[in-house]
Amino acid sequence: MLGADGSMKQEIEKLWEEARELSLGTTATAVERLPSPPTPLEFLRRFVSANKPCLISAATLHWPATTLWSSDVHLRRALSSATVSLHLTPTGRADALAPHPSAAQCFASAHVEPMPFPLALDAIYSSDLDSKFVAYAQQQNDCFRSEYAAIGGDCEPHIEWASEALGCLPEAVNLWIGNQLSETSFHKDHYENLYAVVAGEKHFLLLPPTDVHRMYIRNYPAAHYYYSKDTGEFKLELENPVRYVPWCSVNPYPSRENREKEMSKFPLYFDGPKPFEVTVKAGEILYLPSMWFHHVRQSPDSRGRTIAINYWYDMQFDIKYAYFNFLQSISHPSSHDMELHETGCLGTSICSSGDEPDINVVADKNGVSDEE
Ligand SMILES: O=C(O)CCC(=O)C(=O)O
Repeated sequence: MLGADGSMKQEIEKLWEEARELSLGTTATAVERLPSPPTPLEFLRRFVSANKPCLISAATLHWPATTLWSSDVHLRRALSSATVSLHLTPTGRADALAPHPSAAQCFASAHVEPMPFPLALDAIYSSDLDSKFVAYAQQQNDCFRSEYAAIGGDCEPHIEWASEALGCLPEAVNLWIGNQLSETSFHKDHYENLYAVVAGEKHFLLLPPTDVHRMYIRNYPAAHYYYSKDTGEFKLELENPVRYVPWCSVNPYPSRENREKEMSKFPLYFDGPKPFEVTVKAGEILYLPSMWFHHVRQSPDSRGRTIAINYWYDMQFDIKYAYFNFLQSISHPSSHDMELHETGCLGTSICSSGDEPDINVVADKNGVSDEE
């Protein structure tokens, strides 16, 4: 039933519960783990059609990368003349909200520096907060098949059982090399994602698409970091003319000093059901269904690197997608709570405007894309 303000608080919150039960079952506390890759039919029926994540063990043990990438010798040799795009930020949080003097909060994209792979790897190793920059190789526009083509044979070109289930080949294959400071803020993608870790571990927080109101998606002015090699300093510049990017406002790991303030600003997230926590280890693949919100942190291997490769497959724009857009257009009373002067965001909540909050498009994912 509609509340006085036209919102459907109880109904929306009931939906969170139901989606959780459907994704995890009533007794399970974790995302389902499969001991080995599923058949295409099992994958399609139990996971893709149900928009339900799963973690698959022993999924990539046959890849040459499993042994070849355990030290850097092969990577440095094979990629000695490759130019790769390295993303630089002051904190490790790229494509994330950051404070800006004239906008309170903005959507900040990394400084992207093309450089020879061996130097990029050195920069990742030397990244720490003392070095004043954090480097993350995370170009997302199909970089594994372009910038890293020389090591393409070390992994499967596609995940066979997934391609058969989904009826297509991946739209993009991306490589991610970072260290413990690299972090990806909450967002969602319009792709079916098969995320394979080769070295180190990735720590995902996952929330189903039905939890959209808990993310407090708002329009933030787009900005870019510019890094000066001479001074070693970053400048954060707003785009001119201004462009707004719809982005999740919630940082699930606020600093100790900000914790109370963040918890009171985003009660639907902090007081509601916990996100699913999944750690993906070397050799494992996470199936991250389309439109699920995800936040990612990482732990490096003994050498100090986390390496992953992911396969983005086109999703079906079907009735689930239509339902999701409808849900997003409905207002939840608490989703209006944020004060504009605090966020720097454009007046309307994206949830109530019905706009599409996903800015990730393969052609140009790195903060310069237009909203879909
Ligand atoms: O590994 C990461 O840092 C982020 C991964 C991600 O956001 C994705 O695969 O869509």
